[in-house]
Amino acid sequence: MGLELYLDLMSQPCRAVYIFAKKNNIPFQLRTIDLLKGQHYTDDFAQVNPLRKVPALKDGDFVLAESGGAGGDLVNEGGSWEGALAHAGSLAVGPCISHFSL
Ligand SMILES: N[C@@H](CCC(=O)N[C@@H](CS)C(=O)NCC(=O)O)C(=O)O
Repeated sequence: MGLELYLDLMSQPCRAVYIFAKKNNIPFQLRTIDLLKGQHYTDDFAQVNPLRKVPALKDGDFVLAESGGAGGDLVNEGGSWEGALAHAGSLAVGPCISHFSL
């Protein structure tokens, strides 16, 4: 399936994640979650992010929410999504919100 980004481009943190991924040529599937239509309250989206907020990043069973954590980690790791995955353990215990879906 590859990397999926759940975004509503009306949202500033979503735009930050979107622009970062685009600028760094990180391939992803855009999954638009229309906040004004309440799509973040659907059961389907709650399976992705129980916090029911965007942005959310999903890669297989790995899910990361919180744009600051995701974006900062992507930058720290040299701008790669793989770097973020490799660093996910420290995010999970850090102040940023992150979780693994079980
Ligand atoms: N600090 C979070 C903010 C996430 C957040 O609050 N997202 C908003 C859109 S900007 C949202 O999903 N709001 C829906 C809601 O709270 O019901 C981040 O940067 O990822």
